[in-house]
Amino acid sequence: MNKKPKIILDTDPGGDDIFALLWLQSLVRQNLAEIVAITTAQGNVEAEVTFACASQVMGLLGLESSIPLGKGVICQQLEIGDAAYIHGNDGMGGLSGTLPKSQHNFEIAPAADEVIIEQLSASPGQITIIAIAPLTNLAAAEEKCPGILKLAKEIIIMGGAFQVPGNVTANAEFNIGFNPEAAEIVFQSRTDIVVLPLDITNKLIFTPEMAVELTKEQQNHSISKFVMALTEFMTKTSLVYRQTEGKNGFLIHDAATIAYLFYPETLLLQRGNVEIELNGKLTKGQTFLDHRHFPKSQSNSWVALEVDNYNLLACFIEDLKHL
Ligand SMILES: [Ca+2]
Repeated sequence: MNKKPKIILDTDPGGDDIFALLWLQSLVRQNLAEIVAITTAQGNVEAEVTFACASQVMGLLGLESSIPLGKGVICQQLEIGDAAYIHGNDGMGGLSGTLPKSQHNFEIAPAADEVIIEQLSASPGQITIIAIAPLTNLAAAEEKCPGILKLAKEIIIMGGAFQVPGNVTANAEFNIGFNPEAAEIVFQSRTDIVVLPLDITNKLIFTPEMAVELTKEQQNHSISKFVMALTEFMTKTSLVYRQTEGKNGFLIHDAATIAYLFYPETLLLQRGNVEIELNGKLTKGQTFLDHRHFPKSQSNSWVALEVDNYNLLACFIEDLKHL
């Protein structure tokens, strides 16, 4: 019996998204995971760019073009701009020219919410959604087809900041703060959402030395060259924006979702009811957990609040050698 997880990756590449996809594909190569679809979201850069970026990286990694690639549902009334200042205008540090051309056509691509609805309906209870972008696509699927997100085996989200500052405002983390209303819909859709917040991803500093280690056997391989160049770019912008306590490296936030699925021993999770501020003048998009010792009538999530970052990164590096 084949028990390997079937996965939809909802992503807005984005440097750390690309590293999450590299990790996932390295597990596919080891016959430990299956990617059933990739849906791209508007977020770090605009929808057309995240789509092209994902398509190009799929080409680099040799992912089959038969894997559906959804284009992001457009989010209206944005209060927060994208994060091209961190990830580059093409979402990958200006490296798009070094990769194979995009193999998917944005105009005729299916919408991400349609892909999610179709996949979950066809295989109820079997597909894990890894969401490493603003939750616009998942929310659109739930609004179009109420109850559809319950058909996922599990929903794993990189997002939120509980006992640490936000990264897009003083209080909000990017994936939640970019579209808090969408996040609210997703968190109300079921009672077992898994959340990997900044509290733990702020500790996942990937360094140029680690990039050298994982590429040293095959320095001239196109994937190795891409990893080295992307690491160099992301490290530079991360230092400018003071994301790594001055350490030479960058945060691979989104890769924490892969760790949860395949290396759960590196994480400690707390049960709780995640709530999202939708109205606050200074706190919109902030995520909350009530830590008071009062009886709680409900919980909707499992939230990771501690991480064994050394071992998580060690697993990441060893797996990526399989690409
Ligand atoms: Ca992302």
